[in-house]
Amino acid sequence: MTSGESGIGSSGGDDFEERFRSEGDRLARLLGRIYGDHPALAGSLEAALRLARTSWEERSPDLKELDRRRLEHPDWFLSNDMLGGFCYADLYAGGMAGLRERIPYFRELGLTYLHVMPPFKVPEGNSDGGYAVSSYRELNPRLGTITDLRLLGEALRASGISLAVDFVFNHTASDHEWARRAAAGDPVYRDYYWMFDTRELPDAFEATTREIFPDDHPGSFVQLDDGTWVWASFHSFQWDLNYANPAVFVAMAGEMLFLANQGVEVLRMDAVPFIWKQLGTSSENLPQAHLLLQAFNAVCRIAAPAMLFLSEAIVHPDDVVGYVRPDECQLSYNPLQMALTWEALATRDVRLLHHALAERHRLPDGTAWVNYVRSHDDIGWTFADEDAVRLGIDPSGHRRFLNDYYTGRFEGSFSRGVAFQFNPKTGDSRVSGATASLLGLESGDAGAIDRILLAYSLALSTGGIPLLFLGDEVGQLNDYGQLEVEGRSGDSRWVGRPNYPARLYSERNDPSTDAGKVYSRMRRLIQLRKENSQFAGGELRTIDSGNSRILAFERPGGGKPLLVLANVGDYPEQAADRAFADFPGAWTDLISRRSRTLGDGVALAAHEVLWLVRA
Ligand code: OTU
Repeated sequence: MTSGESGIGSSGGDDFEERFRSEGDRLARLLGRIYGDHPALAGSLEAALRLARTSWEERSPDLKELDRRRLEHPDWFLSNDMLGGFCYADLYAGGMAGLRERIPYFRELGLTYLHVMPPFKVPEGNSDGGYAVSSYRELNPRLGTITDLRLLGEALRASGISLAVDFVFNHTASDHEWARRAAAGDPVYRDYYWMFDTRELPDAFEATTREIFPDDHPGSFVQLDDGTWVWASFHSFQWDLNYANPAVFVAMAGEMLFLANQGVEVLRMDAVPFIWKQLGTSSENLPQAHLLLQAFNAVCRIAAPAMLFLSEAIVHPDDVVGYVRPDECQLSYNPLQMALTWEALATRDVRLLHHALAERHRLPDGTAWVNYVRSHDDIGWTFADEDAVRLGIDPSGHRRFLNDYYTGRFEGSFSRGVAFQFNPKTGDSRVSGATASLLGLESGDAGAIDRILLAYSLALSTGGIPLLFLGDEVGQLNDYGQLEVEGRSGDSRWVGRPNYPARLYSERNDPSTDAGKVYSRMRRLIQLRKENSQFAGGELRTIDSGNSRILAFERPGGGKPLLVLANVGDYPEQAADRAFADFPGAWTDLISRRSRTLGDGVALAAHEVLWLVRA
């Protein structure tokens, strides 16, 4: 580093001036590519750089120290120690202060990252679970204040837990100040959104866009009282921001840096596919969406280098990986592994999941998957049609089967999910529900607890950060009462967002209860992951077990391999004789502590999972 010392008006950061220069250059190039000859380009670049500088100046010494540590160990999040959890502040703990009080439990569980669902100011009534943000700088007063958010971040950090929150940056609530000014006719703010006086352009855009929440409104636009049409990909009260206007990029960069300086370490980039629109396209996953993320990343690298981006793109797997790069989003949800874990448990057939792990698991160095069993949203069947066809599976018929299976319509299904956003025009549908209900605990199926652990064992072992819906570890069920709360009745995802299950948590150390059974086994898996460095990073090699019910893969672990085997079937299964010829000799199963010989095939009990290391 040479330039730092000579920097004019040096902002007190060791490497700040160096980052300012190199990342500032990158930002200039990116904005140049996005905005071309837009007259506001130069001014916007200058404004963004100014923001980055002041934000750094205002950043607390504590966070700058974190920046230094993260820059020194940029791969920290690839550690096998990592474990994520997520919850709603109100449902789980009554608000920010309550969450602070749960930190001892988070430590007991082994969390190193906590995603608090959007806690920001929202409209009254339906706010899409917080995803309609009225202000990025104020919290929902029922949850606390922005100071509470900062204090939560500090308290978590002191316990080795990174705070994650959403950056809901594709849209604002229709009562955000910018939106209110736009609706009132202020031309500056009308240009923050996609607003049209006639149907001409909305019609043209809608000819190629997809309906996301068809239960709420058809198409991508909604009409205001004065006749204006405004782009709303999700609910009618969530208006898409117009990033074709560089002022919007600058304004949102400011909101992002504000959050960074509250101590947010992982920023969940909500709905990334949708941020750039273009006539004649699907207006999803366009090249400019990537450039915009990289531009946000450049700003972040200058002013809050500790912060990571987590991409939330629940789309075709080819498009999902497109967002994952060290200079774009370092983390991404893994919706393919999520969906195919459910698929394998329903079909008792691991072939699609095996194929995904073999062909679609690899990510660039310095990035990682976030592996979840379920989110707060629906389960969408986002596997690639072409992968299914290769295995002789009819993709749309298969999706119909999975929807029927997980909503319990399929004869003999163990599942109690609820349909979400059935679209009669396309036949598309998704499934809502809590893990335990979806896997048979609600219907009283004997295999339910084993299936819950099997599903989580995969999220914990394939590589990346495992992410737990808090409550799943004590087997919480669907909460149908949520649909009775004002503003929630039309959205079945609420069934899978239960209140804090106090009774289940109080039973968690009682092995005679379901909660105790799930919890003790989950804890053991988590501890084993933390103790065995083979789980670090993302390297994985699939093994053909020769039995379509047994998934098998190797975590190479630098010459000390760990083998994972899982039987998704309801009966004992045997791997093929020669399947493990490359792994001869005596092994120990970490989970059962029993020894295993891999010579002549290997037998697994129904739903059994083995984590094998050399004896
Ligand atoms: C996200 O999900 C959030 O996770 C949802 O809770 C929000 O409602 C939504 O954004 C709007 O903010 O369609 O069914 O490819 O699939 O962003 C969930 C991305 C969703 C979308 C995803 C969206």
